[in-house]
Amino acid sequence: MTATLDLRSDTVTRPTPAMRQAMAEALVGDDVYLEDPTVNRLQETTAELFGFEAALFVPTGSMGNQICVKLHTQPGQEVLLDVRAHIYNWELAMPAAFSGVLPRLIQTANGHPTWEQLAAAIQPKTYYRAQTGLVCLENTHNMAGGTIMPVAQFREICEQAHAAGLKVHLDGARIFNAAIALGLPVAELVQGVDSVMFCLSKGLGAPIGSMICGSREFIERARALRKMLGGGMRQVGVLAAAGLVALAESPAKLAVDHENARFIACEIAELPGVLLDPASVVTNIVIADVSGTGMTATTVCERLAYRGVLAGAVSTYEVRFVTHYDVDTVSCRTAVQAMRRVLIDLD
Ligand code: TLP
Repeated sequence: MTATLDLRSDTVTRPTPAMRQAMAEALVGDDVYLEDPTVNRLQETTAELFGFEAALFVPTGSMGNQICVKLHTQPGQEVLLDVRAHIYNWELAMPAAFSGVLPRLIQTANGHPTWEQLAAAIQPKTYYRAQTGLVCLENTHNMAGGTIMPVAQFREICEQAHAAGLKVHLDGARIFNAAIALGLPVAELVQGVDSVMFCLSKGLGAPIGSMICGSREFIERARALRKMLGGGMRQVGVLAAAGLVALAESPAKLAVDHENARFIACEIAELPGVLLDPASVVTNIVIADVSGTGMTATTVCERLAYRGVLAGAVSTYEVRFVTHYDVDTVSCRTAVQAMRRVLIDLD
């Protein structure tokens, strides 16, 4: 059977008709000369929405994260990260390759370190130890299953880290999922952090692009680094136009994705050999541990694909399902049915 139902990621979303129309009609100019009016509007809108002085459009979330890591650190420093952080696991060792920093990993239950855990990982201030330079947080936390960092925990980390002379960067690729689930404006979820990256191209559905926010001075330096990386784009207003539609129209749709994820989680948690607490699923990501089934995640995904459902093997025994607006509630039922057949009917 041909795979038709794609739950591998919310990156697979395609631009909506409104986005395509905005792209076709976008006013453009050369953004390297800062002359693209649509990019400028997207950056101003974003900065205002997030409560920062300035924002910058970048091609990908990875580039945005790595620009921020580089700007906040010196080579030879350490960066504190949760062990499952995207910046550490999925960005091709760029903290080491690009910034010359060493990730110091923290084991957490749900992807979100407490200040106590971070404080214990800060290196003593002595010349013969590498110095800690930066804390990186992730909200929602992708590989912990879309978990949300409590606002009070986040604020405490920002305050204490600053008091300890550390910068804090937030990988907020899916910060709108957290905001919708909590019923809070994104500005409240990022208040106090030094920089934030979020993606237009995941649940918000834009075809390409992420944003970084920071102080005016930080964003000026970020613009230069983006150019060094080959990310100085020209008439990129055609993409920014889709981003503006994404910001205006997509957050309101995310609650449905969350309901669909909860539905998938509740159903597959009942299947034999699956380890998953449905109560932990609060946004659009479901990660099922299939070690009890006697199959690897890759085998489960291959068998699901045979039944027309694509899911992701994100570790040896973890299968990830990500809901998004291109997959409706009926399709989620089909996905659950396919999982049941893979694990029970074995046909
Ligand atoms: N995540 C992708 C894969 O890379 C795993 C996905 O399918 O979820 N931060 C977080 C938390 C992310 O989940 C991602 C992408 C990024 C950064 C990077 O964004 P891009 O793909 O635009 O570089």
